[in-house]
Amino acid sequence: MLLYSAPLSLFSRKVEIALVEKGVSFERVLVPFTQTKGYAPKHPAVIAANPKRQVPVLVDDDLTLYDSTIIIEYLDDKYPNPPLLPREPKARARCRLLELEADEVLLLPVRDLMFRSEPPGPDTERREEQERAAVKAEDVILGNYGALAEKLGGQEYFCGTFSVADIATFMNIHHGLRLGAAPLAGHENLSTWHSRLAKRPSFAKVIAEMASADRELSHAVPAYRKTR
Ligand SMILES: N[C@@H](CCC(=O)N[C@@H](CS)C(=O)NCC(=O)O)C(=O)O
Repeated sequence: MLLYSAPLSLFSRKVEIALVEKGVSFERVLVPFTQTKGYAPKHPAVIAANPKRQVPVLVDDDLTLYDSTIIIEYLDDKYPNPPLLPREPKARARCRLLELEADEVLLLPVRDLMFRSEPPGPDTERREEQERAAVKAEDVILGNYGALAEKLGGQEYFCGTFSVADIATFMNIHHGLRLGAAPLAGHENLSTWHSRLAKRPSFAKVIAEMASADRELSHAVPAYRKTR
C-alpha cells in the first residue's frame, strides 16, 4: 500500500494511525508543504487521484482512494481485526457520526487558529483581526471539550472500544493544542482518555513526527492565555 500523506495533515495522520493500529505495512510519500504556500504546488499524483486535490490518498494495487473516512472504512473492511468500528448497526452509525463531528464540526474553530503557525506577514492589522477571531474560537473549543467530556462519560473510548471516533477526535484536539487552544485540564475523563491514546505507539509516532515538523516548518505558537 502507498499513502500520500503530509507532515502536518490531520486527515493523513488519521489514516497513518489506522494503518499502524491494523498492523498493515505501507509506503509513505510526504507531499511538499510549507506554512507560506500550503500544499502549492500540489503533488501530481494527488492531482491525478483526487478531484479535491487533497491528501490523504491511498493506493492499493488497482484501487486508489481519497478521503480519510473512506480510506479507513476500506482498511476496516479489508483488515477486520482489530476493528475500528462497532459491528452492531446503531452503535456503528453513532460511532461514524462522532468521526464526522470531529472532522467537520469540531474542525471549524480549530481552523480559525491555523494562521498562528504561519509566519506573520506585513499586514499586522489582518493578523490582529485573525487573533481576535482565534480568541473567540478558543472559547468554542472550550465548550466543545465540555460536550465531548459529557459524551465520553465513564467510558474508556467514545464508542466503548477503541475506534475511528477516538482517532478523529484525538487528532482534532491535538491540532487545537498545537495551535494554542486551552489544555484539557478541568475535564478529567477527557484528559485521561487523551493521555491513554497518546501512549499508544501509533499515536506517539504521529505526535512526535508532527512536533518535529512544527519545529522545522511552523512559526512558534504561544501557549494558551499567554497571547491574551
Ligand atoms: N475530508 C478530507 C479532508 C482532506 C483535507 O482537508 N486535506 C488537506 C490536508 S489535512 C489538504 O490536502 N488540503 C489542501 C487543499 O485543500 O488544497 C479527508 O478526510 O481526507
